[in-house]
Parts: sequence; structure tokens; C-alpha cells
Amino acid sequence: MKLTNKLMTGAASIAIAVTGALPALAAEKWDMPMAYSASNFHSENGAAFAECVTTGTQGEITITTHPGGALFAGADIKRAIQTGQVQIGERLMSGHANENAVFGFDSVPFLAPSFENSAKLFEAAKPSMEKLLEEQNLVMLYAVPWPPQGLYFNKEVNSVADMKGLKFRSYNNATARLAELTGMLPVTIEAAEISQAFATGVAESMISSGATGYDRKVWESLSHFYEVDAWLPYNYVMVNKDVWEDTSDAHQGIITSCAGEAQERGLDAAKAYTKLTMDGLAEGGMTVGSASDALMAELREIGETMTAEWLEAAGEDGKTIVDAYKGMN
Ligand code: PCA
Repeated sequence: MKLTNKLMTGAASIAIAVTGALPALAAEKWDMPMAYSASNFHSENGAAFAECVTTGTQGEITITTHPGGALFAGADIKRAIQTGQVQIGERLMSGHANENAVFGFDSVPFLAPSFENSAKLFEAAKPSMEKLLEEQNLVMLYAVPWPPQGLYFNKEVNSVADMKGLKFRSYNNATARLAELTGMLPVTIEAAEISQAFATGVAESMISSGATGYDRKVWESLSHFYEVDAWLPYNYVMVNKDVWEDTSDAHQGIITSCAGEAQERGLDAAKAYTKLTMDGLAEGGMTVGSASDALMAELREIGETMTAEWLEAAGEDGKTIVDAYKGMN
């Protein structure tokens, strides 16, 4: 039985039992779990995408977003879509690097540290990503980067030595490895939970965008944000492949066009949020600025180690992605 049939409402199932036929126009309801808070620009963008699909299909496909990890926590969203528990959802791509290193192409330190470079890197990685996702019963609809990643601390930090022993909130393999290589103690915490983690001292530092720190009001617990521009990780929206294949050509066309708009709108928002949210952190009372040259030099060295490790782990696909990306520059 096709997933959409399984998900039909009780009324529709009764209609089948009575008439023995599928109702001609069974409206579908798609649930779309998202890991980040409703006010985050990715979530607002996802809500606009959902609205575009709902309006475009005249309610024949209604997408309801569930931000803030309310339906599934970030770490569970991909599996929920793959297995058909939900039809569609959004997740941080590099969150799956523990499954396959290729998913971590976008968090290799200093490989593509600007919007322009990260867009090229994403294009270079897209064929490998799409192949990998297809093998997992998933179809990617659109992807949007986070603003550049910088370091947050609860004190002034001018060198890697200053970081030693700090509890560091990580969100993927690369962030956990960065903690290890800088002598910090990684603890994995979803973005939705970080305000509390910082307030209670479970974590004292992290690497993330200005957007996430702003969103979670981290100035209540943390004091410094250093612009490091280490990488720009992507969030992506994916749909269950069986659901997608079950969707009419006309509806696929509408969804694809809404996704194209969302990808552009999301990128514009990410760019706009870079400055806006760093200003917001400063207004909240944080010291916001560049990392010292000495600290950057140390971080770059660690970045080289992590690049070599990633290339080793990602094998042929990793090499293909980096070669294609370098060919674009
Ligand atoms: N915010 C997300 C991922 C990257 C970012 O900027 C987070 O901190 O979980």
C-alpha cells in the first residue's frame, strides 16, 4: 500500500470501505517537522514554502510545519521522513555526517567560508548528495545555508589555550572534533535546548551563527562572539521518495517552483541575518568582533587537520566534491 493511502483520513478509509473505490480528490495533509525555533529564518522560510504549496495546490496538498523540534527532535527528523512517519521535513545536512562523512561536506573548516564559496561547494556536492539521498528513499527539495559560523564563549578568548577545559556545545561531528582538538569538552545539544544548557552551565561555549545565538538570546549567559567564518552549514528540506513519486506531475511542478522560491528567499534571509543578528548580539550586551590573528592561525592549523580527516573519511565522493569545487574557483 502506498504511503499516501496509509495516511488517508478515517473518513476516506470509510469511503473506500463503502464504495470500494478511491475518492477522486483525497486532499493530502503533509506534516513537516523542523528542528529550529519558529522565529528562526529557516523556520519562517519553511512556513512560507508550506503556504506556497497549500495555496498553489488549492489545498489538495496542505503542508503543516512543526518548528522547534515539536514533532521530532532534529536528530530524528531524517529517519521519520525515510520511514514514512512524516512526508516531508527539514534538517541540518551535516547532522548526518556520523552516518556518512559525505553529509559533512559543508562543515570542513575554512574550505568555503563565504556565501559565494559555499554556494559553489554546494553545487559541487549536489550530485553526490542527491545520489546518497535517493538510496535512502529521500528527495531533496531545497537547501539554505546558515550564516558563517563563529565562536561563542562566556569569557574573553585569545588563543586555543584559553579554551582548554570549557564545556562546548556541539551540533555535528565537525563541531565535536573541533572541541577535541582545542582541548574542550564536547556535549551534543540541539539548538532548541541551548538557552537552558548555557543558563545551567551544561555548556559554556559553542560554534554557531550569529542567527542562532540571537534566536536563543545567548547574551543572557555568554559574553563573547568571535567572527571566525569557519563554514556555512546547510539546512535542507527533503520529502519521502514514495510520497514524491505518488504526487501528480502538476503538484510536483508546483512544489518544485515553491522550493525554488524558498531557496532564493532563504539565501537572501541568511545574508541579511548575518549582520542583523550580530548587531543584535551586541545590543544584548555581548562583545562581538573578529578573532585575533593568533587565534585564527591556531584555528587554521586545526582546520587543516580536520580537512585531511574529512577527505580520508569521505573517500572518492569527498575527493570528487573538493575537486569539482576547486575547479569552480
Ligand atoms: N545554527 C545551528 C546550526 C548552524 C547554526 O548556525 C545550530 O547551532 O544548531
